[in-house]
Amino acid sequence: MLRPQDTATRERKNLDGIWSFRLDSDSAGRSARWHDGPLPGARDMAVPASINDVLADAAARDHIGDIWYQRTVRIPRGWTGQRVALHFESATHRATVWVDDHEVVSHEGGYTPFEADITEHVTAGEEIRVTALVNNTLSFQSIPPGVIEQTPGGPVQRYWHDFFNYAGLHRSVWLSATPQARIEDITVVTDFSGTTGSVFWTVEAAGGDGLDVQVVLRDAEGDEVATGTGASGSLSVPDVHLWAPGDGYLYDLEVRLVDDHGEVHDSVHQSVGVRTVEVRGTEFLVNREPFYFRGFGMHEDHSVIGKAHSNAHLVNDFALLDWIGANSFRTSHYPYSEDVLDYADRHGIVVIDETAAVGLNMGLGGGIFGGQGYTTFSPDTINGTSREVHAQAIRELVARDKNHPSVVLWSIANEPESDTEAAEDYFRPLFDVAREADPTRPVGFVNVMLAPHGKCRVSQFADVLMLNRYYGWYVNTGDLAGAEIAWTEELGGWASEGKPIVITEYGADTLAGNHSLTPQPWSEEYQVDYLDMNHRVFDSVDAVVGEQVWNFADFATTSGIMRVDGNKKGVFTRDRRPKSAAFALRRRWRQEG
Ligand code: BDP
Repeated sequence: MLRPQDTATRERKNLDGIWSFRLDSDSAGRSARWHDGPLPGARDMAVPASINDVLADAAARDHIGDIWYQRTVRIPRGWTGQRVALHFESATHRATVWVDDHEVVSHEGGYTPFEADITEHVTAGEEIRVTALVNNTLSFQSIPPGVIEQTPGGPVQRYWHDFFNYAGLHRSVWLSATPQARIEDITVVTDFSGTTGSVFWTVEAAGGDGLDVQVVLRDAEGDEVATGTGASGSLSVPDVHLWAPGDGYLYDLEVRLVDDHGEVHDSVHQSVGVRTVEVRGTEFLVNREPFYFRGFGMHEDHSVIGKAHSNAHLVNDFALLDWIGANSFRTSHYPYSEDVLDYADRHGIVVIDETAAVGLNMGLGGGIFGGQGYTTFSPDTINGTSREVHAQAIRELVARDKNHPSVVLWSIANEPESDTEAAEDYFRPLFDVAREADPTRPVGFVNVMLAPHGKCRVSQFADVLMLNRYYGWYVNTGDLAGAEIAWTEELGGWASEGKPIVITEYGADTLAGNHSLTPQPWSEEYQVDYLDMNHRVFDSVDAVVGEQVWNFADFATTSGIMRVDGNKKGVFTRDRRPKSAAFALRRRWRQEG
């Protein structure tokens, strides 16, 4: 599936704005067929937005269950004869969609796109009613998992991940028109030798019998550099300008479906960054040169809009990444908006791309986030069905993001239980799923402190070791000297594995404005000292090829005794003001003064 685009043969119409909206905890709307007419009892909701913080309403903040959205839209009058699709960039965590009273699509998973061909239900120039039934419940068979517990006060949604379960239509909704004979998918893989680049393409088309595929590669100035024909093939790029960290140079690949008379039936554009990624021994190579990740685990998280995409925040966050000298981030803990990845491509920022498989660890979250007393992997909890949902999440992530040069490494899960035989059995086939979906990029998962070196049974499958460690915070709290010794020892063990290591999380909760003469946890000074200690440890181990601080900014979490107004491990506050650590990191990462 291609993202909707405006091209010589395609058009799209954005459906963002104010939609009718209604909460439906009892799932009354389905049997009452609310989609058959104007949504009864509707209020307003912005799209894109998480529903939770927009309204001054605890029922919305804490809602569990069905969420109805509706709007009408006129099909542009020039769209006669076109294939018309309705495209959702995301609906968290699942949705069913109707056009008038026709059910057109359902989708599971809150962070990847889906669309429905609605051609048969529309007439150019006429209005349709679009109704989306979004559902935000988490279960043992959803990614991420959760469980609804019945309490005397009513149902409570528990989950084992440390960020607020924001839900809704977080990203844009589109109508798109494509020709009936159309390009359905493009896969691009790149390589280079000396100064010559290679672009391998594969195109899937539909309804295009008798049509030829033509490809044209243009450089950033728009000058043609190579052309080819066929459903797959390779292009040679003389004097190639590589895509590289810090240099987001992009070519444009135009793919056309053309008939014998040279008439173009469909035309789409795919940006291409020519670069290579590979793991060699303990090195992570981009363009055959060692790369060191500097940056953060981030979140899509802002006040009011929650997890919604916002271009102003996107540009601002990347400006801060640039200011601080970061060259990378991880999409912790779910696939981010495609706009984020496009922007990373264009700005030469390297991305570790993660699925929403977070919290598959009931031992870890149990104590912190509530919901104790579950076994992670069992027929009644995370089971074969969950694994199939997880596999599909991996496939959809790769399908969506495979052509982004910024994406250099897949993370198929964050901090799952990984020290048991059940975990080994669960994950072995998922690594195969990822490698089958994308044979060109390394695959890993993020290891939790509870499964240290020697105990983890899943790291054997990973190309890169990604470690989250909190020595000096959750253990050795306030004791940085002891933390340094323990951390150095454990890291030495991992280094003996002969694989590159990225420290994907290290961080300390810090209340902005809380200062201390002596290094006290929660103070800005402690965060700086904590990071310094970690950096001494990393700098002493050759196999460490990256450091990503947890977190870029403070973020919202579920409420509980471990969190005061959210997680405060940000180097920036939630509204992006720097803590002292921001200046310290800037000095290290930009090597200035
Ligand atoms: C790790 C998780 C991350 C949490 C972080 C923390 O990967 O999502 O927010 O720790 O506790 O366990 O701050």
